[in-house]
Amino acid sequence: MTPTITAFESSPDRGQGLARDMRVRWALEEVGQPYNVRLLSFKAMKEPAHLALHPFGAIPTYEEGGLVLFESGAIVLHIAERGKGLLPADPSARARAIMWMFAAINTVEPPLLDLSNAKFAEGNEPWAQQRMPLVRDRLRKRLGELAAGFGDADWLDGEFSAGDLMMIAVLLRARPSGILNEFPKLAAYVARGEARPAYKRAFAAQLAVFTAASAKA
Ligand code: GTB
Repeated sequence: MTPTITAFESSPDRGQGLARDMRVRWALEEVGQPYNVRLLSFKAMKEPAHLALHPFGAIPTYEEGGLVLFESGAIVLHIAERGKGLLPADPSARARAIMWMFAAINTVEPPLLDLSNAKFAEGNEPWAQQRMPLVRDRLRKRLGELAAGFGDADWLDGEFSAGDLMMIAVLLRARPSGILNEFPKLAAYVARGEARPAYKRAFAAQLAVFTAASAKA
């Protein structure tokens, strides 16, 4: 059965591939699983039909037969478990790949979300400019910790895994701020991810949505 995912009808990142459907598309491409995409407006995401799939009214979701999933981490893990190439067969290596997925979304992504909130949700608050250096420094600290443990290997732990996919998808969100490039090892790691054919296919697919929406507007 071909799964269906949801994505923004018109992504606010203007086709940069930073919204969380991108990590799901990438995982599907890595395992060679074809998929359908249902595009949603911001209004439709808050309507009952979508809230029945996603209690928080967001994208992405994943539907496959009777199975409905939300949360990009859970979706990527499901895809990785069902397909080949994203999780090692060795049980310990597999557990470590899943650990890196959690590290990406639970340890590295939060300071990035703070930065995004500081810019977009709180940008007009009187204290916003005062708080910004603190938010940027917290992100620097976290990326510094990640970079310090990064040896000379291409990926986090042996072969490319769902842990790398998630970490790279998260790190990409640090690029627009300029902070990713302060860490050359991490910037090179992200570039290795972007060079993967599966990433390129996923990126092109989400960009095509933005290009089509802009042509209509
Ligand atoms: N924890 C959930 C997950 O991992 O799936 C978070 C889901 C989520 O927040 N989705 C966002 C959403 O639907 C889209 S990705 N937001 C709409 C809403 O909640 O009303 C977040 C995102 C949005 C925009 C950019 N951008 O413009 O660069 C990047 C990332």
